[in-house]
Amino acid sequence: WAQDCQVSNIQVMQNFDRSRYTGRWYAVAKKDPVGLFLLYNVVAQFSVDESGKMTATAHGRVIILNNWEMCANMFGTFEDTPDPAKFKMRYWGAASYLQTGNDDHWVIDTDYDNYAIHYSCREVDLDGTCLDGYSFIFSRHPTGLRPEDQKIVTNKKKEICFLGKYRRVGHTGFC
Ligand code: ODT
Repeated sequence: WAQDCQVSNIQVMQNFDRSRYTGRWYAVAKKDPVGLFLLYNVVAQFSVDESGKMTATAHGRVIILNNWEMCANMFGTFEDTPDPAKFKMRYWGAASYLQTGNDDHWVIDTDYDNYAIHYSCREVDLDGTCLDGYSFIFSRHPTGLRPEDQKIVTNKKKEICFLGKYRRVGHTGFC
């Protein structure tokens, strides 16, 4: 089943622990959706509030109106679903001209201390595969993934049918 590319068959993190996921994550690679938004220098910060709800902020270089680049601050709230690793993410920007939306937000795999693989399919095709989606590879280290995590991440990219579709996300400290 693993590579049939059905969105409904994608395996996510078992027993996802949102409190261990909190803190800072550096995007080191990204598979872009149609109409990409976040470009590079992307850092996400996850929190769990008093009521146990997950929230996040992200900042980074973004592209708006297809040709304007700027540094942006973004905010997200996460709605729980029956699967602890699958959320609905409502997001918006500090300024009104930034992108807003409500996307799936799945945690595919993480060891909490080094790497995390995020997945979001925005549009499922008639055959059940993902027609428009995006995915972030996150690291706790701005320098990138540790060599020992790279094989795991490559396997997961394959399982979510995005292998070969990622670009590197650099960190120059600009935003
Ligand atoms: O960049 C794109 O092309 C897709 C749009 C991404 C929207 C990002 C909004 C972030 C809101 C704050 C949440 C932070 C958590 C981010 C974790 C993973 C990916 C969004």
